[in-house]
Amino acid sequence: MPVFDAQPFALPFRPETTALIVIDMQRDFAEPGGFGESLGNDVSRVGAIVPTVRRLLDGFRAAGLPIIHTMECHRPDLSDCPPAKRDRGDPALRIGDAGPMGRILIAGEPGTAILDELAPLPGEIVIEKPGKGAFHATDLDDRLDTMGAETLVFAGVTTEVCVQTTMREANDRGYHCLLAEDATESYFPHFKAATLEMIIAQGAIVGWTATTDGIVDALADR
Ligand code: TIU
Repeated sequence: MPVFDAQPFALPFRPETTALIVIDMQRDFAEPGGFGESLGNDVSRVGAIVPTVRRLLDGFRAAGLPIIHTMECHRPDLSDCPPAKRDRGDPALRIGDAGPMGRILIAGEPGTAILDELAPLPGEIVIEKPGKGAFHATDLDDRLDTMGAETLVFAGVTTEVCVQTTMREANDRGYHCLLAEDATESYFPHFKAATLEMIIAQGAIVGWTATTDGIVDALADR
């Protein structure tokens, strides 16, 4: 069986049951005027990982393995956005407010779109999710079950919010979870560092980490 050169130890995987999940690489988190900036963050950190996320996507595409993109967004009537979420964070622009890229985190608005360089190709799965975790109020688990997925590789933003929440949800559902450490980013470097550290602690109790090069090489070498 091929292995990913991972931390805290190598992760064997079956290519036919391995999928990539790219979390929330949306304009709202990467561009000025979106939700990320409205929370007071420097969004340029997110733009910097785009080429690396693209290499990971290209590696999975070349290997012919499934790819899932998630988008954090809500219905225009906000019926799937609890007030507790909308009021949180004291943002300059709240979810549903009109901003320079349209209504913040509302499905179909320009700012909610996935970045052009990382746009889903036909046949790739796109999951619109109202939560930070991608399993809450979505059909992601059914989709993964249908494809027989066992091992999930994660990329995207932000490391300690939507990526880590989704990885932990997946870990509890029995998937082997591997985070591409250079294809994920936080607005806070120390939050990313701490997240990588806690993922690999205690014998991979909630997952593994590996570099994008290592992951792509393992897919190509199998
Ligand atoms: N604020 C922050 O770090 N993240 C989010 O609100 N959503 C995601 O992580 N996608």
